[in-house]
Amino acid sequence: MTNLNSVQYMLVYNMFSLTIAAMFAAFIFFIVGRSQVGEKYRPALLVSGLVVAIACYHYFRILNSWEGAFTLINGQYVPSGKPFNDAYRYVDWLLTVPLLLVELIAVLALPKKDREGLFGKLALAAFLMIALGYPGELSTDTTTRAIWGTLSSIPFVYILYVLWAKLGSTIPSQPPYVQTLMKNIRLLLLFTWGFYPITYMLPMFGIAPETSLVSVQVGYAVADILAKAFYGIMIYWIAYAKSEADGSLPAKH
Ligand SMILES: *C/C=C(C)/C=C/C=C(C)/C=C/C1=C(C)CCCC1(C)C
Repeated sequence: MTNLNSVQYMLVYNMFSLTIAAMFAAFIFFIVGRSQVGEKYRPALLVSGLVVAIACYHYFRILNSWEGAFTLINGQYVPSGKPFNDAYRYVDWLLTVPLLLVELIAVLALPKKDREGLFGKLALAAFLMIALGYPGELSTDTTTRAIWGTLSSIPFVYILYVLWAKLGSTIPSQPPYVQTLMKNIRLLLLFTWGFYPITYMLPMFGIAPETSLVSVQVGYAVADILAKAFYGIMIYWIAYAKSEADGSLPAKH
């Protein structure tokens, strides 16, 4: 840990606070939104709600840990000696990444034979991706970070490939408007998930340690808002459009 000036410290602090607010608002949206889509798509929205609830909790803990890790001395935020706990983030991913996959599989409402085994394979790959990334995240040594990051990228590429191919193969059988939404969510997945390894690599570019600390935290928080809250909203749109197309929209009162 390094000293931070108040702008650097507050940028991360405010970003965590914003993330808590975004996750909480998204939670309410998904739970209320369940009753507005067809029965078949409601589990997907429930899972979206679980994801942002888990993330909201972890951002509380992350914010507490951030506060505890620094002491204000003469206008400088100096490391207090208590470590800033990165494990919250990785435990959060271990829980939420498989759930994000469940969300997507649930909203696609694939026939049973296409669904079989798909989740198991993706969940295992997600576990490996996160578990292999963690030792690198803790390391301040560039080579160590690069080795674990590379290993973690193997299951990462596998997940993106499978999702890209799977989504691609189901797109043609969807109603036209749903096709557009699915193409968009595929891009959103690629860009937001791709944001994590890019953020992870920042400390390897020889930038000042305080800049790298701040940018990694801000980068992950932005990625989490997009990959969880915004992604969940896209899942809602897809669920709504598919309910409309298959005539399962609940009757309006
Ligand atoms: C809500 C949280 C999500 C969607 C987290 C996703 C995390 C990743 C896609 C992380 C990927 C990583 C690599 C591909 C290599 C470097 C280490 C990681 C774990 C940051």
